[in-house]
Amino acid sequence: MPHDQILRDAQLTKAELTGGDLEVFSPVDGALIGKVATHSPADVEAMISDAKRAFETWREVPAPRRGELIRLFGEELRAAKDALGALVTLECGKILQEGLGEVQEMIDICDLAVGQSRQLYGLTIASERPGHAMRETWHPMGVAGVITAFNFPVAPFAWNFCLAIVCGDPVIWKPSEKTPLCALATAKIFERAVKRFGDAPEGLLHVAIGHAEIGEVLTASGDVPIISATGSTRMGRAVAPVVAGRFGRTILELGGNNAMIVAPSADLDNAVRAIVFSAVGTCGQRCTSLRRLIVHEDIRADLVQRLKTAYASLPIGDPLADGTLVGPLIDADAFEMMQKALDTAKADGAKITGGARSEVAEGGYYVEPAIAEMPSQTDIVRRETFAPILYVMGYTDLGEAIAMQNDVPQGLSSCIFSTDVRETERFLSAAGSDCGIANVNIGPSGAEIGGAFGGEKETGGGRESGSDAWKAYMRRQTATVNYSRDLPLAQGIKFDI
Ligand code: UN1
Repeated sequence: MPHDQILRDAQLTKAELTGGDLEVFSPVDGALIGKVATHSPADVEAMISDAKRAFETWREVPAPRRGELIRLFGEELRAAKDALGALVTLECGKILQEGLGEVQEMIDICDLAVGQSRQLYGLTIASERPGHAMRETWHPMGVAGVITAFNFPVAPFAWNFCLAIVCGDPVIWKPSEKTPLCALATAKIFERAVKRFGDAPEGLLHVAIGHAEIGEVLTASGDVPIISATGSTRMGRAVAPVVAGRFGRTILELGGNNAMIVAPSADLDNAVRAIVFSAVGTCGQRCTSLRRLIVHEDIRADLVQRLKTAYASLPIGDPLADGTLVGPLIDADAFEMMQKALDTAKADGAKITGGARSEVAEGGYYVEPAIAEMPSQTDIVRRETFAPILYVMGYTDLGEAIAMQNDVPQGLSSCIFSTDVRETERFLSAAGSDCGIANVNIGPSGAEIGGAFGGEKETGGGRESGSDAWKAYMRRQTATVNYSRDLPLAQGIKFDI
């Protein structure tokens, strides 16, 4: 499909695509696909005021009614799925199947949030005082700043946005400067839902386009009580102290360095499929991508051989074309970083298969996904390189494998392939994987939205999406009500006047 048609189908106008100062290139072929207007710090301040005003009204709208707006957003997303999915592919380079999957993830979180809008419940708690009732209530919190990364240009936005809106919080979204078009197109889809809804206040969603200085206005503002940020650990290190300094709340989803342990009893056919999807999907640029394979020595040679065979037949090419499984890296910097990591691994004694640039389209950075057989888990393996490099290490004892899996600064996702329940339960136990996500007999990527998503250590500790992640968008209030005629004090204190 020609680029122009994708931009037209996403209903982006000429005015939006030309005349701005932010150049947007497609990783598919390096073509310039837009020159988008950026916002100034003053613009973002104005958005914050506007969103604050919207909050005053929105927080009093009954939550199930707020859910209706997200229900309509979900309907509009269903209608726009093909168009937005193709735009995701054009702007960030993931294959069309994954572009569509990302929009489906938005639709799924809409459904979850609609139900959640009728389930924003707290506890009733036994009071020690006669004639007293204690309860916990969840109230809207305020404006949420949502900062997202290029590799998932729309789904993590939706995880945050849909919950924030049903929880009563307007959102200011700072998308990656590499993927502003997806954000503009998404905002239009939401606008259609707003129109159908009828009486929503203005300013429930603002898109703030630009570089780091835009995010800095959000993180510094005392009028933005929640900052949810997805991206690198480096970005998180810049955001977290600023928000903490003003006692704001952060929801951080940062780097991952996800491993799979493959035990001798594993179903190797399934393991190979899971490894290939999670290591080369999105060209290794998911925060959940499989980066480390820790395989039992008894099956190591066999598994590596099977992987090499599978890798050799991977269709690398235009992510918009049917049948392609590996699209391009986002840009030249990503390619450089991958090559540097491979050089370092080689210097550490790795045996490397793949990794070369693949001449698919001159302006695109296509690579052969790489397998790096490591002598041990060296420093480069412990770092997250956002590229399709699979480091392979061997183990003989499961305790050793779990220790190796945990011995990285990041703690997002992990998995084990084994049909031995003793091994799998140990992996899931308190002494097992230290990650926010731990899977058995599936890969580390492709999480469903029903579970809480996020992880520990340098991954930042935030949880988004399903389970009780909604609580991060609300403030908890404990209320004690005295319906007696007396005034007994707690802890039995006597204070008679
Ligand atoms: C990300 O890469 O930032 O689990 C998010 C997954 C997707 C989300 C990835 N559902 O791979």
